[in-house]
Amino acid sequence: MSQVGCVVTHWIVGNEQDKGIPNAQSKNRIRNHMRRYSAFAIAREGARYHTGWERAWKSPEPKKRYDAIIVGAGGHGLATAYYLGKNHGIKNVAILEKGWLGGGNTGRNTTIIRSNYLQDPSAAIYEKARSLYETMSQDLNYNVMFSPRGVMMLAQTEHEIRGYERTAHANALQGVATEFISPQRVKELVPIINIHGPRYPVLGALWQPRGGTARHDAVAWGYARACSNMGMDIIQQCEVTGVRRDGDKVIGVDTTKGSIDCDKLGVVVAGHSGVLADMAGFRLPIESVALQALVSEPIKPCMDVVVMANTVHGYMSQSDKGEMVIGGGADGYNNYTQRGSFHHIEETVRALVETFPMISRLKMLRQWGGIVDMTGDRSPIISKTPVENMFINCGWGTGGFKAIPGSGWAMAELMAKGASPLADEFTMWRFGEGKFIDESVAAGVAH
Ligand code: FAD
Ligand code: PYC
Repeated sequence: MSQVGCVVTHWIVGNEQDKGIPNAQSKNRIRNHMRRYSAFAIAREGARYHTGWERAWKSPEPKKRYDAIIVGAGGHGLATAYYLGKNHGIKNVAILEKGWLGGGNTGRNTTIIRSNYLQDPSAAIYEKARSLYETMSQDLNYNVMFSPRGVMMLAQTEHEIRGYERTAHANALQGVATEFISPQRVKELVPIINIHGPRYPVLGALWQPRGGTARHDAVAWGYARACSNMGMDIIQQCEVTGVRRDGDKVIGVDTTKGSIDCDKLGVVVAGHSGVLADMAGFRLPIESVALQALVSEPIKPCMDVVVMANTVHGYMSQSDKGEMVIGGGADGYNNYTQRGSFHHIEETVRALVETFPMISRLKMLRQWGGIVDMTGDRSPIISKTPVENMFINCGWGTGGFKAIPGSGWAMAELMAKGASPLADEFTMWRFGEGKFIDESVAAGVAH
């Protein structure tokens, strides 16, 4: 009802109300505020051949100055902008993107969402993110297709059993609902699995029933639409080429669309974080490597949970279209190629065939790569920088899709208030201070 009410009040205001004719003021409001998506809107548009849908976000030219600029319109950058507006009332914001929004890792990942990390600061931010995913579609008025179908990480060696039991105990203390389950329970949940593999039998699994997947593009599009609706400027095809400083303080950026001033700068560019840090005159403890994935031809539903097999370096889920979504380990060398490679596909598929013999018959349709930003302890950086009023959010490596809402929440708080309880431990200086947040096991992907 509130959605219908919202649509109607946009149209009928002031003197024209009785006649139901939109006046100048209300027309303006229609231009500034997007209509809510609802069942009513679908019916209305169906009745008029879908001629009335608006663009989901505007594409303005940059202004001369903003209160805050976010570099990078991936999920983390867009979420940061969204929570700056929603939680802190900072809406004079530009999000600058060198390509198209969501075209980086956000649109290239395998969409696994879980919060089964070992260390307390990680569990806190990933669980915050997972819980925000539960209500994201309603919050953004955009269907992000969150599917809490359950995520399991297989234990295929004695060492993994010990590791995952330890994580399950840690999660119990952190209030994250996970459990260590038996091979028989694994088989019940995933009938297509072979738990008696000759080299790597399934010995159990770390199971998070409220983990799952979401549609990655929709997450970016939903945040973008909500940011645009708050009056923020999303500027695509606008590469940041320089960071401008006055002494130790940031004052703006140079871009392919000219110079833009700002009071605060948030850099959220994943694999290009080192490049942006270099522009600002400092170094980051980050390496950029390609991580790859592939999908099979679509088949009938056969697996309704997400399975990660970390010993053999493979993970798999089934998309709503029926494709098996498969990923493997990261490249062993630094690069910026955003491409897949045959040896990875071979390795990953060969490894998974032992545990899922039925995939040996599948044709693989597409493969791709993204450039992930890896820290030494496999935990992110959400931090102030040596440059005053410049903040950095990076280091999500192979596992940042799941973190998008929690990361945006924390980064926005850090930018608005100068500190955030969720971000406190993730400073870029922890590497110099020896305060690692070691998540090399929970990261779940071989590096
Ligand atoms: P991005 O989405 O990469 O956004 C950064 C943006 O910055 C890009 O759009 C880029 O064009 C822009 N940019 C860069 N330089 C500039 C510049 N100079 N000026 C302007 N813009 C610039 N995580 C999970 O949680 N679960 C998974 O299942 C999972 N699977 C993955 C599978 C693969 C194959 C890959 C590659 C990653 C996977 N990840 C997964 C990791 C996850 O995708 C990333 O951690 C996350 O998407 C990072 O989001 P982001 O917004 O930080 O980066
Ligand atoms: O972090 O869960 C994860 C993940 C799965 C695949 C790539 N990253």
